[in-house]
Amino acid sequence: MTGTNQEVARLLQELADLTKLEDGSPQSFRVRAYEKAVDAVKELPANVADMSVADLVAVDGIGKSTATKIREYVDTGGIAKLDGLRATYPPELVELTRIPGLGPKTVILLRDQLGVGSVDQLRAAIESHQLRDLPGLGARSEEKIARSIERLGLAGKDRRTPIIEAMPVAIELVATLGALPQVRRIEYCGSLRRFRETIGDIDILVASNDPEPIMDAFVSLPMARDVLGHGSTKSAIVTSGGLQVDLRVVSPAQFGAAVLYFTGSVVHNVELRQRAIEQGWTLNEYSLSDAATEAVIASRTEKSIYAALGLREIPPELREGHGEVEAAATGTLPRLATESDIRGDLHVHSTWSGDGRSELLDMLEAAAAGGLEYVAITEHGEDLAINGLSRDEVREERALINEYRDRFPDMVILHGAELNIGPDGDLDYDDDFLREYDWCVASVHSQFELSAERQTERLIRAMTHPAVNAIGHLTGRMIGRRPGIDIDADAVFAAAAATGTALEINCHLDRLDVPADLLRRARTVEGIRFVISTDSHHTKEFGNLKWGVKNARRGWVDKRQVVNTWPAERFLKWAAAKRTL
Ligand code: DGT
Ligand code: CA
Ligand code: CA
Ligand code: ZN
Repeated sequence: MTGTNQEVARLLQELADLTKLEDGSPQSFRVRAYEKAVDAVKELPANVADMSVADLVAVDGIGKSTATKIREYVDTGGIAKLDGLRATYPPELVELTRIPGLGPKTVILLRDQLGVGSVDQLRAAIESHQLRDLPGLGARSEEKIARSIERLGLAGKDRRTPIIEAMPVAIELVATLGALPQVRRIEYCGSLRRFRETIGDIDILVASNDPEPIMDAFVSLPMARDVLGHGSTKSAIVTSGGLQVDLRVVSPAQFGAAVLYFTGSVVHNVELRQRAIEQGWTLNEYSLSDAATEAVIASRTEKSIYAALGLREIPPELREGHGEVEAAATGTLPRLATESDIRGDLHVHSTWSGDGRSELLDMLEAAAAGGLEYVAITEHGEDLAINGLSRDEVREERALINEYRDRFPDMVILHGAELNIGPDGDLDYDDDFLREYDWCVASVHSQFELSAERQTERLIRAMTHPAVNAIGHLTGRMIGRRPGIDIDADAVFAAAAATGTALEINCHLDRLDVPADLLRRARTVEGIRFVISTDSHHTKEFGNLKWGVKNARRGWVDKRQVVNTWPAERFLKWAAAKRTL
């Protein structure tokens, strides 16, 4: 996707979000039209800047009114409708819609009735019990909203942004600024590069000998709502989404030292500096140098600095002060997976599932095009209302898959299912039926509020079933939106190892489930196995694999523990071994 298409997709998404407020509905006709156009633009092979309104309208998913706005943006650098919406609905108000239980209608009601325009004002209104008397609300919704705010940590300047919101902004910035002729190298650093699941602000670092044009371009980007600073080596903006971005420009010779410093974490930096001091050196954002002579020992690349300190290069995902410096010194860092190590995807849906968005054949073709050696099609089990498959549908799809196998001689296709773990650990269908599958993932999709004891019991009971090869998105959390279920994690990990059930590392950027902090505990359990799966519902979601891999890395998972790094033969043998129904 070109830089302009990315920009247009983001602006259309913003139009959709603001229109939700204007229409008082997250699903109005106009909202859906914009969101369809977002998908269409993202998948467009051509650059929208080269397309006329007629060309744009010819694209499936783009209507006349949206096409005109895209053209307006390409021609003028702005969209009048969007400017109007931005003025009416400031970011502080838009942020309120991120609180679970607060739809666009309620947000507007709060604004009109109580003058609430920000999270802080909402908290004040809750504290003085003003919400309970509003039509459609009440004491219970008031309490619920208060809890959601606490849980999301939305209030004040400590507020953090879920990675799913920050990552696309950083990628777009790196693409847009990276295209400037003055930019020699560019990298996003900070918590985002370490792949933390929430982000305070985005830190971008550029190597250049001519910073001024870069800074000028940065502060005048269409996404820049506010400019907090505009200097010759450092500038900062706030995006239309309310995210702060710091940009620093350094000379190419100092780039490695600067990237290292601004990637952090602070704890990691302190440990590195300590090692430097022990050698009589200094380490800062400019260089690793001799303290006495000030001669530079290393500065151009991170690798050279680690090497001079007697360390293997430490991947950013590990730089949290969890013993990685010691491990790098003794050569005991885990062997981390990379995207190219992944040979199979074991959690994939198609339109056979109610929430699937691409046809089965398209999913298989995308999997094969991505070079997968094996794939499991895992539609939802019958217990999941609306989205699940009846037994007849399962048989029908299985027949179809049998037909399709000939078309993919280089890819093993498993017919699987994503089963639903009931409140007591029971599963969909029956044992005879479950025997017919090649592979099953089992996931919690209901009853998120049970006690830790009951959640742990239901998970362990599901893992004990011979049909269950993996547990999908273990905690069910949605980053920044929904906490995970309470579990006795160590008991669950022990049972997973004992039963030969893999723990899925789900690749969706808003899930990253199993969370990395739990992975660091799970990985030490003897015999534990993981499977990094995309849980794709659309062909484009296979691209999420990289996020699951990064999360596994952040969790110190050794790639030998990840079953879908194994060759097909070994993987299939392992999967079949448990299925002794
Ligand atoms: P965030 O933004 O809260 O998600 O987390 P970071 O890690 O991105 O923190 P940020 O943006 O304040 O600073 C970026 C990096 O700069 C940080 O990870 C390490 C480095 N850094 C910032 N302040 C200090 C400091 O006082 N000492 C050291 N050694 N490094 C610092
Ligand atoms: Ca940061
Ligand atoms: Ca920062
Ligand atoms: Zn799924």
